Amino acid sequence: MVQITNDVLAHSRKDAEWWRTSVIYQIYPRSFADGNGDGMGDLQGVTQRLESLAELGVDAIWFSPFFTSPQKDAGYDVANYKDIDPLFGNLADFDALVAKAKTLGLRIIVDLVPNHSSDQHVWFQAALKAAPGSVERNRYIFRDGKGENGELPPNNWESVFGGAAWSRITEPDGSLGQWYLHIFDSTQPDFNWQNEEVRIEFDSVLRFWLDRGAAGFRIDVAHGMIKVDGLPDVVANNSTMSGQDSPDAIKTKETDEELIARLQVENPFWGQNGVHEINKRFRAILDEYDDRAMCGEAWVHPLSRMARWVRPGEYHQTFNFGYLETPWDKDKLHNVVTESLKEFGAVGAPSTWVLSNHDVIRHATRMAYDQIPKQGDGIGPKYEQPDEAKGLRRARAASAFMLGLPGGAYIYQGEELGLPEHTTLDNQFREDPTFFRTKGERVGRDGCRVPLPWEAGANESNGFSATGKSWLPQPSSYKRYARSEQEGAAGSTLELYKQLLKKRKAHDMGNGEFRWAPEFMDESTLAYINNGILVLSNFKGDPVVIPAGEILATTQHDLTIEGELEHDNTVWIRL
Ligand code: TEU
Repeated sequence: MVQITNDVLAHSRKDAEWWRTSVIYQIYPRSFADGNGDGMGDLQGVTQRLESLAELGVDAIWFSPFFTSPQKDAGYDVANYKDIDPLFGNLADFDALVAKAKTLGLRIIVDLVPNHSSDQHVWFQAALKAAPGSVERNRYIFRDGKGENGELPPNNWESVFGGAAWSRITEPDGSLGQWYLHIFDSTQPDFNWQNEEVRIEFDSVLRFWLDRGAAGFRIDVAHGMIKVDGLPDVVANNSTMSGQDSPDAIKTKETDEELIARLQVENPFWGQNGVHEINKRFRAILDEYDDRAMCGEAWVHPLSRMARWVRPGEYHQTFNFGYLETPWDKDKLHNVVTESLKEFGAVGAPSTWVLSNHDVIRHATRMAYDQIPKQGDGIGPKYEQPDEAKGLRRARAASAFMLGLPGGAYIYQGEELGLPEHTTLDNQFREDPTFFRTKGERVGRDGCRVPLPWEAGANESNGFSATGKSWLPQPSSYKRYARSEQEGAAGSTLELYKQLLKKRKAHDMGNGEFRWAPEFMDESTLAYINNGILVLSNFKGDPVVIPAGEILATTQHDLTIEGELEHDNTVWIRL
């Protein structure tokens, strides 16, 4: 009989719970690598470049949606949940990708978009042809309009992308008819999650990808699937339609229970109690498999509320947006890390850490500003332009600070190159529905979605495609940031990330014992120790002395003064 030692048990548990410590790399399929030269990234392009991610040292890859879609919201409008859009390839390409990823030790996570489908989904097309009150309409949220002839929307809800959250349809007989709800674009009708048929359909979608080898899901709008009964008007001034409840709405005197109850009234389509039932249903399906995980995009405040998404039996992880929204500020970072470890720890979940994704201004640009535009608004040519060097310096310091923390971490493609946002993109190229629905008032999120530069000067897209085509043009600065320029170059952002990820793994910091290290802090620094590694960041002012020990990684490549850490830099030291 094989003797199972405690070591073996600990190891297998750790492997099964890989998500507790993993560094997960987000691929935005349109913009990672183009395998067929049409200017749009695709799965074959990813497969060809997969070694680069193994070399970077990440553990898993989350793909933004690549399913069949008219691409009205860059794939977050899904027409068929069980197939790949021809833009990106086909199911055989997915299988090939998973197989190669396995040989490289990389897990593949897919994006599940359950809140809404595309208006081209067969169910929605059937609903349009069916009568009010029919089984087909009941899979979505159709209502009669208000006003004498139903000419007014059923309530005052606004779309996250601007304008009304309701659109009116023409009935099969040609008359103006009912309205349907779309929290996002009018091409993204919301499902009716009170309808068991919708739940059963998604059970099968989850199993479809899990059976095909997906390691799990990132779940889109994990706080939006349930709306308050009766769909009441939004009334309170603190509410926000912008995909999240407002951080400003939080008043300190309320208890958590009072706060949540108030926010649920103020935001009748975010964070309702009913979503937790859905979380549990998804979790039960994942638990039928060995080692799968799901991360919820639950954009709720405060963190104590977000932690409800990761209670036992619900999600494994959520994106820590509280952390993402925290500026490069010593005290605020101290608070958010403390709060995250406390709140997630209280429910037995790891915290995740994240600074960028496909919805927010890249942190290398964001950190150049004191005041940044609201999430989703973006930066256009008319906006005050960023100080690129300042943003990059802070972004590197912030990433090095983040990657030493215990728990899981998310990296958005291109941040390992220090890529800035495209802040001068010409309007003719824009695709984000936010831009169109607000008539250009909010330029939207295209600036963080620009294709990656691989080989500097190889062609117009710096090697993103063999033809030089790219669906969004790169800014001229991207040539300097190309991977080819950074590979093996001492002090490059790419080499910095590789070093950080290597040391993070070597010292098991994802799983580490964390404590703040006040003995190494002063009024301009923050310091913590994780598994014996000191992570020290200097936020402002004069250089500070670097404590004795072995320097494992530093964001400060060109040391001006030996042994000192300048402002907006981070160093990792083995004490
Ligand atoms: O985002 C949902 C969301 O919560 C919004 O806050 C969103 O952040 C948006 O950026 C507002 O500007 C998810 C996806 O991440 C996003 O790309 C999709 O557009 C959206 O869902 C609809 O599927």
